Amino acid sequence: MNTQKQEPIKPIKYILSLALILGMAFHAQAQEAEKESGDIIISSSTVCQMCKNTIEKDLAYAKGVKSARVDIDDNTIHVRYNPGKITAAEIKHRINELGYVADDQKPSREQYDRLHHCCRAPGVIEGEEGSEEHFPKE
Ligand SMILES: [Cu+2]
Repeated sequence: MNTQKQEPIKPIKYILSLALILGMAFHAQAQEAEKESGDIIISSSTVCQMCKNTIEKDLAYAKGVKSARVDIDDNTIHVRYNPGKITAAEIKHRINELGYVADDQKPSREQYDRLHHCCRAPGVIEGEEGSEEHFPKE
């Protein structure tokens, strides 16, 4: 006859295992957060300080974008973003909407025409020479 009773879980044991479970959950969450950071470098058609300001300002308001920096000298846009909230394609689309090239995606004629004349780089739209005068680079 089995008279052995199951021992009740002692509170200290319970607390310890709870702490262990919580610890693992936090660890997993921390790893997840790390995964949620993407970095892309997009080649563009920026020509001046005004381009830099336009793009940086617009991306700063985009949901999911953590930081955006335009390097006019090598014509690149450096973006750190949360892939759970915005995709690289959406970021590029946004840059096109401002009138700029984003890697192999070009803006439409309409989008390009909305640019201030000094921000029009040559060759973006076929047959379009762009502007020769650009805002000075600071
Ligand atoms: Cu410009």
